[in-house]
Amino acid sequence: MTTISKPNILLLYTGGTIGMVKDTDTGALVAFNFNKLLKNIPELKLLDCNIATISFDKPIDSSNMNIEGWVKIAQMIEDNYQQYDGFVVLHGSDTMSYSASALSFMLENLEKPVVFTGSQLPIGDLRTDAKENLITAIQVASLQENGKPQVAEVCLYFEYKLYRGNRTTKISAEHFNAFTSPNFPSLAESGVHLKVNEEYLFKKNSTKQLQVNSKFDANVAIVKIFPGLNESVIKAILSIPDLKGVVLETYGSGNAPTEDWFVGQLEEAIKKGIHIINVTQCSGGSVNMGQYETSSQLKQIGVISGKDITTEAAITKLMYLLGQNVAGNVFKTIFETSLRGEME
Ligand code: ASN
Repeated sequence: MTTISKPNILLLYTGGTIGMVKDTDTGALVAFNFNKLLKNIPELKLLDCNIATISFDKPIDSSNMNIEGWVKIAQMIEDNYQQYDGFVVLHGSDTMSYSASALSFMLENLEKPVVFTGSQLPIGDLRTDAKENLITAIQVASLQENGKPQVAEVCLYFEYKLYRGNRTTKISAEHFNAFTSPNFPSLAESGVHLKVNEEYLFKKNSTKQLQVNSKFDANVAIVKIFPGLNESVIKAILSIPDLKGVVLETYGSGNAPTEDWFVGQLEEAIKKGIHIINVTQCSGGSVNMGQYETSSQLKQIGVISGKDITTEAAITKLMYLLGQNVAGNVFKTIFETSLRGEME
């Protein structure tokens, strides 16, 4: 008789509300040693997997997450990749979509699940959403099919839904349902059963080994346009020394003012080698330059289409591609290609 071994799951704690406690002096929530808090969830022992934990030396509120933090997470996954079947990353919800996007680009040829989760209320709180999020995230990371992980991508589990991480955005600081994936269906839903939407799972099309790309270039900016935006602001931003790329949040399907000063400044920046990415400030839908007269010029001057990408995925993809030293003449084509299912 063959015995099927239980999947081994590594729980990585970076911080976030899930592991926070109230500072007795100030009343503010601060990150806390997670090992103590794990004792609050005896349910974990009932799960059909082996769980090991690893933590940031100093857990952080995710508002303090940065490139160094992403590299640390990627390193922890790389160092433990062979020994574990799946990874659950406990992370603050504030910047979770940025981190899930960044990790999706960093972890090339991923064959195992990396599930980001967290909560809106600390795990020790009576009304906490942390337990369900954590328990189901671990179950997702444990899913196996023919002895292999069923999910092989960076995803985000929150409030009964599993999403592709680089498709998500945080939409609420109040509701337990804090995330959405406006342009891509959920990968799984948790109800009475855990229903996986097989057809939407990322399918890797190579047999290459995991490669961890840890270089990012942060000489970038995000600019959200608005009626009244003035010339000196755009001029000041585009003349930042060493600026290499800008994610431009435009209106609707990628529309922006047609005034000469605006288009002219962008054109000059592109000529200097600065990459301008057009993403929509709408919460759903896609950029389609040329659909309106108000986006035709952007197309002509060589603005890159972010299509239906989120701002979170666009800025991390931009920093990632710049970090990989992608040549200027192919940058646009590569940016407009889906690398990890982040765009249509
Ligand atoms: N400020 C927290 C964080 O992002 C919010 C949360 O986790 N719900 O770390």
